[in-house]
Amino acid sequence: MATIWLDGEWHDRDTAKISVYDHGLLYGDGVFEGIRVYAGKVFRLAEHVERLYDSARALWLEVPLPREELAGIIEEAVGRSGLAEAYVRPIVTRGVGDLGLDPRKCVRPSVIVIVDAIRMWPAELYDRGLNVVTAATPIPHRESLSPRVKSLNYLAHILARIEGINAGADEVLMLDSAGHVAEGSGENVFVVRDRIIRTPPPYAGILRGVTRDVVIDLARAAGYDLREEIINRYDLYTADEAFFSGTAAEVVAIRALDGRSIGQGRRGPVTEDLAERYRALTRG
Ligand code: PXG
Repeated sequence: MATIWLDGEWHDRDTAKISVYDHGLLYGDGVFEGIRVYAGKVFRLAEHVERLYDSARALWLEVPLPREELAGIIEEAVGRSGLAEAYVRPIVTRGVGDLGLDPRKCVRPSVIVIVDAIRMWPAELYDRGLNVVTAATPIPHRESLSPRVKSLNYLAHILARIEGINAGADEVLMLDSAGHVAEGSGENVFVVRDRIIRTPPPYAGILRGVTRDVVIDLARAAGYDLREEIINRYDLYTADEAFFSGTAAEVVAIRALDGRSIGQGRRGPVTEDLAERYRALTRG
């Protein structure tokens, strides 16, 4: 059952409410995380908590409780939910203020932890790979709202997702404002050519995905040459394979981009190998 912790109190879906004066709602002023639970265990909890606090710090937002305490609340929320497979959404908002931007008017940030069922893509998409189009909407510039901040402003990614929906695609590929390949609307991206795996570096201005870091470690441990380099659409069009990684998506192949087949136009052997290693780590 959905279980929600909100500023010290436990709620269900119907009773968890926040103020219309919360700057998270008024201005998107806040940060969040998306975490998976596998077999009752929170996957990579410390890494997600670390990223949440870094996101908050980058916004001059102080999370009003220590990391260990938040981690404990997340664990307790998962326990109370009784869900073995779940999705955890911690959120920190600037809190209740007035109808002006000034964050100093917000007395105390609000902390929310939602635990709910995870909805997954159909298995068939994982077997076949995703049909992807490049979105016209770029991700925000790294010196505007840094894409490394997992903030409550997801509109560029949502606009890109809308483009994908209207094009009949499964997912979109987003570029940065220089036109380099950045990420999916909720995933990081990898390309494979001659068994060399490449993925854009976080300093180029993308979200440093927790799943991305896990995939990098798994790939290197398996002996692959994995490079963090700027990549272009050319590299995808000429790749043997390409795939996305993400908490929700896990490891999923890209079978086509912009109407062109990538490699053989289906999930390739390197993607399959890494998806299996990821599955073994999370569910094995
Ligand atoms: N890039 C972006 C822009 C993301 O939002 C990732 C990469 C992958 O990061 P992780 O840490 O998950 O490996 C994300 C995270 C959803 C959903 O419901 C997905 C994300 C965030 C919120 C919701 O699909 N993706």
